[in-house]
Amino acid sequence: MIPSSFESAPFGRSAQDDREHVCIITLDNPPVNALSFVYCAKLLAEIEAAEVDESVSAVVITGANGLFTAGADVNDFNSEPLPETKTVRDVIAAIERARKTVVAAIDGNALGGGVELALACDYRIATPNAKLGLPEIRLGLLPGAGGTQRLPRLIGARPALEFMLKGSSISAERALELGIIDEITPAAELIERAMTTANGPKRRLSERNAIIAKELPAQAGPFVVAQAHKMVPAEAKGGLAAHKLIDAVQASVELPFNFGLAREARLFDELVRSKPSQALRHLFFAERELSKIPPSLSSRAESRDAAEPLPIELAGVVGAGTMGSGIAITFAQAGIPVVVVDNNDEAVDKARQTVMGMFMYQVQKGKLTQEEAWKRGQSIRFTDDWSELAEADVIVEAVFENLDVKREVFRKLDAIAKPQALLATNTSTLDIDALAQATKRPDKVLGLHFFVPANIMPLLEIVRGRETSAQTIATAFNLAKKLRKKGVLSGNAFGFIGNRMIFDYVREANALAEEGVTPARIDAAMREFGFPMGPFAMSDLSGLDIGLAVQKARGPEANGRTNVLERLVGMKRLGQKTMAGFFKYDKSVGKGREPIADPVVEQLFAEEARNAGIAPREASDDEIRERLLSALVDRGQKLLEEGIALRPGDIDIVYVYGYGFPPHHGGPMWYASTPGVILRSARSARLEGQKVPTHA
Ligand code: T1G
Repeated sequence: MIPSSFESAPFGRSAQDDREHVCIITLDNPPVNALSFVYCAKLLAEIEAAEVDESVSAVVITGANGLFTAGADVNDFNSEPLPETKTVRDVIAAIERARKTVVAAIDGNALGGGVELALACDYRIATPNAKLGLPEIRLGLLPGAGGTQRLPRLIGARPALEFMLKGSSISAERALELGIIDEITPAAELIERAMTTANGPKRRLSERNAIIAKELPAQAGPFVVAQAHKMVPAEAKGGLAAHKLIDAVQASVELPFNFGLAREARLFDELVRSKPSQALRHLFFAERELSKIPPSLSSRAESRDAAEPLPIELAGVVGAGTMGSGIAITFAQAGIPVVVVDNNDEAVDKARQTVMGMFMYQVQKGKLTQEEAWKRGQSIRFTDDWSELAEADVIVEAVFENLDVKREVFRKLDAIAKPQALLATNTSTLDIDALAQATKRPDKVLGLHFFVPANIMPLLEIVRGRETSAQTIATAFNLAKKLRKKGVLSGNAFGFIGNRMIFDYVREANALAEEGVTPARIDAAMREFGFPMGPFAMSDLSGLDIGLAVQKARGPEANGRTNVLERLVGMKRLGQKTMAGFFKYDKSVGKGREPIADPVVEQLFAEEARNAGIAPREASDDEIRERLLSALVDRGQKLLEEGIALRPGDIDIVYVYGYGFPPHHGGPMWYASTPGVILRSARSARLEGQKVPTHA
């Protein structure tokens, strides 16, 4: 007898009777119905049982737990499947072999192997709330269960390629437009409709075979494929999966179905073993570990349920500057109304323009309707009356980076805000405990460190002070999810995780420049590694005056061997904002954002190095990369030992989502642990380098 999620009765009865003979197979493998090897074996048995059961007229496949399925189990890719292992491919082959009609009834997420499974069915019905996606490329993979062969045949090579290269989910409506699904029906009628369709005239069977056999018009193929290869990054720059995916779609255009399937399987297997995919799969799970906070971090007095997150329905922001307005937009985009307090009318006017400018830009991009943009704009209220913060559930201070100024703000907020309100600071370096002590609610004080631009950058460092409660931290993680941010917990230390590591990275870059390697070469070496920009262009973007102020705030240990930074600031070369810093900028080149090498700076480095007795020498690109990456990893290791960072994966998420670390390298800590990668400590690499006489 087939397991309970299945209904049956003999042939030749009314439609109602027929429906009773439909076997409903429910994908049920909590939490996301992942099609793991183990679960696929069970599923295969169910499908094969339904096929041989004469009392079964047709099959409907649907999902439990609020979704269809999240696709293959990503954990399975870390182990070699055994010959007897059953995979999504085997389940799909069984559906393909089935004589009986198989209908996919999709509600919620249908991702990866879940979409491929549905593509093998005779008919696909979805609810309006369904979301379909083939996100494999985000894991450095390609749809490896027939998706690259069936989808181009079903919707055409170009739309199929675009859908798979993007990897993002689409709505049921869009999937219907594209032809990926056949019908949308209300959730309450989904199973009913699927059963009726499954028992409908047997026409679909023929159509399904037609999909497999259909030869796509040749002429469309090569153009699409050639074009696509040009539009994706080079393999070394994280484009490996994209190029293999395009090769697989090329097979769907040029080869008979089964040959295409074999090509897809070979390309998939290459990617599963590839370093970029292993790195991206590491990031997938590292991201899901972020909010798992070890109980040791909650103060002994707190009971377990004290970590129940508090609701956040109204937010407040103090300071309408660049960060303040970006943070306000972030809250509004998440549907949380926000009050922005600032006594400076000019700043408020500028912030208002920034806010409306951002929402109108989203209208132009088709991401928002006019009405939605207006509503979001209205949900941000600017005022100079601090008492309007009294009902806020969380207030983020984003004023000038000065401890005394911020302390005064916290004292004021503590008096105004309601007792359970969280008081957060957007400081990027200052001491959270010093601000908490200015209030009577240190357990509700934390750092919420957004990155520029706050409404775009996905990273949010959640900084806990000595007395920050588990409930405050839990509320912050909940808020991060609502704001669609990657919340990473950091201890309270200078520069927290990201900035503390970047200080050492920039110090090592300066050390190389003092040894005669030009800033342009150093930046080029890091771009070659996959960073969007190098350390000197990054310093120019954030402002050399800021860099110098932070260096001074860090005290003597931060002082470099030379005064290049001090002298550049003295020369009013503050970076991009003054069109000159470590590089010079020209409005006519790359909208004034393209760094142009400047011999003035190279001479300044040489002069300062001479004064400091630093001998000039050659350094290879590999040495440049090794020293800068080692600087990150060395400091990362120390932050783990000091408990400032919880896990290496947390550091990797900080660097990939906050500092442009190339995701296909998995983040600094993952990269350093990758077999074959040897990262000597930055110091030993530097000393080693200096042993090599310049003109050996
Ligand atoms: N495999 C294994 N575990 C998964 C998983 C998956 N595909 N998806 C989610 N999980 C775990 C996750 O680690 C977490 O575990 C829990 O489920 C809840 O996830 C053959 C090769 C579905 C939109 O890339 O996008 O099919 O931390 O916290 O926010 O061609 O999970 O609780 O222990 O993210 O509600 C392609 C990935 C696979 C989809 C739900 N599929 N998943 O989001 O929950 S490759 C994906 C998601 C494939 C075929 C190929 C999201 C979600 P834990 P969560 P959520």
